Amino acid sequence: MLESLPENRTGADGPDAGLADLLNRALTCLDSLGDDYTDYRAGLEELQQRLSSGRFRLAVLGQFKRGKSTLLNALLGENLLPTDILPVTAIPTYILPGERLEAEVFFEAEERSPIRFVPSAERSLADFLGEYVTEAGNPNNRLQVDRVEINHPAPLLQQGVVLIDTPGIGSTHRHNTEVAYRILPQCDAALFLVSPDPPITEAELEYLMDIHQSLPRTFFLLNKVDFLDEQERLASLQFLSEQLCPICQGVPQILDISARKGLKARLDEDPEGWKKSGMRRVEKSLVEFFAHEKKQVFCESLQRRVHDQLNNLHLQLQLSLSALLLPETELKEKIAQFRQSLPAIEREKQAAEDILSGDHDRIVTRLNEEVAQIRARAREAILARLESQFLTLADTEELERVCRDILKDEIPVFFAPEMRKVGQIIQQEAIQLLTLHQRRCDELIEKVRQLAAELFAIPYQAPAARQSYLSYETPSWSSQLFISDMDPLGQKLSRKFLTRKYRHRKTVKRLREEGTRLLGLNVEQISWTLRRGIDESFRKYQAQLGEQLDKTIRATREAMEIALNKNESLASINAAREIRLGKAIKTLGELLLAVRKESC
Ligand SMILES: Nc1nc2c(ncn2[C@@H]2O[C@H](COP(=O)(O)OP(=O)(O)O)[C@@H](O)[C@H]2O)c(=O)[nH]1
Ligand SMILES: [Mg+2]
Repeated sequence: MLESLPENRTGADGPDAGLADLLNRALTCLDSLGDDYTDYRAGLEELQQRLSSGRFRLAVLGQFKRGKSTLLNALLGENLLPTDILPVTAIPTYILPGERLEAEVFFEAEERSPIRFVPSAERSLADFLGEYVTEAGNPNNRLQVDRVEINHPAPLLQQGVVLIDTPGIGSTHRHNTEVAYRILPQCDAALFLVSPDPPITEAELEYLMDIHQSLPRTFFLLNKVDFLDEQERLASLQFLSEQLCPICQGVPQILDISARKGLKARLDEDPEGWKKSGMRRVEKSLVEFFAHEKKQVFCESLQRRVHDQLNNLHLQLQLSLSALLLPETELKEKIAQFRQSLPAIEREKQAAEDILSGDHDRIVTRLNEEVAQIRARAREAILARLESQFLTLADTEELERVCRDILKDEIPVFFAPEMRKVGQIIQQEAIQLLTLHQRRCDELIEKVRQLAAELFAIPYQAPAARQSYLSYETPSWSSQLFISDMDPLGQKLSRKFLTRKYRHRKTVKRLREEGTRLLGLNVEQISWTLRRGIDESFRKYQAQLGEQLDKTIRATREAMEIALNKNESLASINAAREIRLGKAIKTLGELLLAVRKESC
């Protein structure tokens, strides 16, 4: 059922070549610092390896028991991954493209050799997996498995894709939740699965926020709709959409499916069942995504990781340098001071968000005022023309025809420039307000950095460019947005049942009402379209800028704590190390700027 496509890897000679070069330079820079910073080195090398493999990692994420493993089985076309009504998957399972089916189990202790398995008539792969990846076979991961890799010949994978089955969040097995969070930086995009039983929970929304921060692209699937009748299905979709809206900065696309029915259809080779299960749409969306968007998302995903790592490393080096000069008690004191300042920063962030919310309301009021004026102008321009026809045309059929033509011709001609004009007014105001908010957030981010810099006597340098690069986008529209046809039903009825004179009077009344209604509808279209644009942009700004601030605080705190651990060994550190650190800090600063400018 899956189309077979040639392997289309997201190679490093495309737009990612710049990132590969930056990573090389960062690693060379680390070389100059000797054996320290091994974690950072490992992290950068892992990114280098991910970039050169060009393999795109798509993870299935969600709460336990939402049907993640069943969904993957449906996509793979076989009952491969263990599924159950009890929490099952405890270990992340990577499904890679391969010529034949085989599996390898990797252990946490790197020196321990992986176990390879090729299925045979005696033992199936599902059976083997049960021993390592399930709570029943491997309770609390007592076998200390790190991950399982499966090679699989499924056509979907041949496009350079790795699918990842993850343990869900929220089960009584806490280590599963930890794994579900820890895996996020390993992924490039996600299929986020929920189901109506029970509806999406607080914990899932929280998890989704983390996913959203970590990954550039998420698909939403509502599974198990086979439980529901049509009305319940629509209500579930509506509810889920409302819950996801604030996190997704806009109305999310949700595909409703029955993974279980999809799997059955695949096993029975029943294309109609596959379609009915909703899985055909999922498959199609994925094939299209892999063909058109995967490369870009891959680059964005790695850019985020490279940026995060270099940023952390940069700060870490700076703090290491200043830690060289500080006695331990003083260093501890400074860390405590930094912590004490955080609640004040949080309050300022809240205040900035309150201002933004007030700005949002103001701009909506402005939109409503503009829309009211358009309504008045439309009546003056178009209804007045109808009124003059009512006075001059005696023939009812003729009047009907002329009025319809007027509305048909005039509506797009009148509303298109009005829409453009009000769109521009709103855009200008929004840009002004959002830029102010951006500045407030950038200042807060700077404050955090400055605070750390001052506390640790790091020479503070304001960034050359602003951190955030957001823009206001007016929603796209065309003149097809406008409705210019009247309902023909009234015309037919009156022709059939009424006398001539009475009909004429009735027709005038109806045309007046219909004309007013049509104009009202178009005004609503304008209002709704622009309102959606405002809401989305403001939401996006608030979420992304807040996220940047949180990230900065986290990174700064971590770096200080690492500096504290290092402080004990500082006695032997000499001036040469100081010089080397200084040089590395400068190089990394340049690389960081380059990563931010890198375009995917
Ligand atoms: N009714 C129904 N049950 C499903 C569907 N998908 C999965 N399930 C069942 O939900 C339970 C959990 O599925 P599983 O794939 O193990 O969930 P996971 O923990 O998210 O991987 C199993 O009993 C599945 O058979 C579906 O579309 N409809
Ligand atoms: Mg599972």
